[in-house]
Amino acid sequence: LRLEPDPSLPLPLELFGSERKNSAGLDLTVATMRAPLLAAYQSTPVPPVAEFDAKNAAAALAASASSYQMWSKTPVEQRAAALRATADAMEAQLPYFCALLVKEAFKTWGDAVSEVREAVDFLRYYANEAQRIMAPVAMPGPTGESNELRLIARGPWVCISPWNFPLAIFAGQVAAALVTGNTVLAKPAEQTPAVAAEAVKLFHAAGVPEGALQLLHGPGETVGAALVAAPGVAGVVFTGSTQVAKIINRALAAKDGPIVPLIAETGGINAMVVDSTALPEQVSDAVVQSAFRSAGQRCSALRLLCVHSEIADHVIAMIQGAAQELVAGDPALLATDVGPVIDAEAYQGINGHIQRLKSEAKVLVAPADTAQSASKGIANLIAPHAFEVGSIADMRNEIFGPVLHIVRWNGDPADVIAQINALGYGLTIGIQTRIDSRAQALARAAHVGNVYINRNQIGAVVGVQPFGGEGLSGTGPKAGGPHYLYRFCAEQTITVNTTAAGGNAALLASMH
Ligand code: UN1
Repeated sequence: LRLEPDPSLPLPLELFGSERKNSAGLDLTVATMRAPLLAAYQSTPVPPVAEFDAKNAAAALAASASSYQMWSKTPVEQRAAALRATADAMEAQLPYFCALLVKEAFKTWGDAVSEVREAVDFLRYYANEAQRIMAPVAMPGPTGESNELRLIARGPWVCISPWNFPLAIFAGQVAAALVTGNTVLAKPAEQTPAVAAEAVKLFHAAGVPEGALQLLHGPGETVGAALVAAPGVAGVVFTGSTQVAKIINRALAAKDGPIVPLIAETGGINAMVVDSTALPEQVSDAVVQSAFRSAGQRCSALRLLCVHSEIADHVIAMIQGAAQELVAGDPALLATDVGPVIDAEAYQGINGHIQRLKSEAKVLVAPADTAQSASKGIANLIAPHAFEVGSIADMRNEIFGPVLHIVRWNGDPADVIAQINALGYGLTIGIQTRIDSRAQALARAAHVGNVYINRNQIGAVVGVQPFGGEGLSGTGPKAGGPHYLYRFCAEQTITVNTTAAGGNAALLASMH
């Protein structure tokens, strides 16, 4: 089964499309490739990855700076070709990378397939984008001079990527830095180095020199901190928590030497605003996808449902019914919808929050309501939960797990948006209404990076839905969008006096 995009649409046709579902939301690749996926799972150990000694950070930076001399002068076409070759190799090994994601990051098969596709999409998209934007642009100017604007690489970048998309975000950051002519010191999340290390092998096999892409595995507090602090860092790209983004920002600001750019994509307290005209079936489906898919471990995930009191009982009943259908359990089983959270520390944090809400809020969905037949013996498993809480302002911290908070509202929906804005995050928002003008007005009023109207609010597609937030949610530019690569480059304007007095060689030659 292959769904071909409509060629009349302005989509880059070679993009894989990270979310390819049938109308029931089932991933078609999982259904059609179950034999090779399960065979890969049987035969795939998680390869060990050696830890990097933080004491060697300055040496790693020096090697990166030296490799930069050559890599930055490699034509962009050749750098883009290396990304495309990496993408082709990854696509050819889709079952292997899926199996690693299931084993190392506890992804469900559906999430694993989506993630490999997203990684492939990032590679191909940034290859095309680099070739589009890196050609010098002639600027208009007066007679007697020429003006040209060009983008140039900056130097060694530190790429710090998260465990929740250990392949896609890792590959996206690395690809963006490399294709623009920078070199990379990549620090994958401590929990998920193996899938990153396997991706690095593909980059190297595709022609990226070893010095231009180094994988440095270890804790953020030691390895990450040492890399950020090392002399000669030209830029840092980070996806993770708001708190760590601020630590990196402070460390960069405290360094001697140049001002270092930081691209940060962080968390969110993402809301959905549902008015009284919304379609309950559509709302319930969007809520369950957005809040519970990937065990809620997406920065885009829905945390706070704000539903109009006229339809609240009906919508909540539908969500309870839909949540009962979810199977929380072993991610290796094809039927599992919700796998475990990443580690014991995450489990304790989320579970502590759940225990607090059990006494402070109204319990709407709890494990007894959820199919957990497959859950025996699975560590760190948290079934979907939903609670009715007092007010939007009660939402203080991002809870990175399958926990949905619900509030009822009345009156002006613009006030609801204002209260959501006041939380200070700004990543995704869902709006559900059948009044188009209201949807547009609320979308404009929301201080967020990604607005989703009458659908779920996760799964931004590379090249289609540029992704990233504002405020406590990050600095931009948006990943998978047309402005992302610019931030990895410095701009240079070259102005030449083309008159005889300016010594223009061609002009002088023509005068002899
Ligand atoms: C993240 O979870 O860190 O739109 C960002 C989405 C994903 C989010 C990735 N692209 O759901």
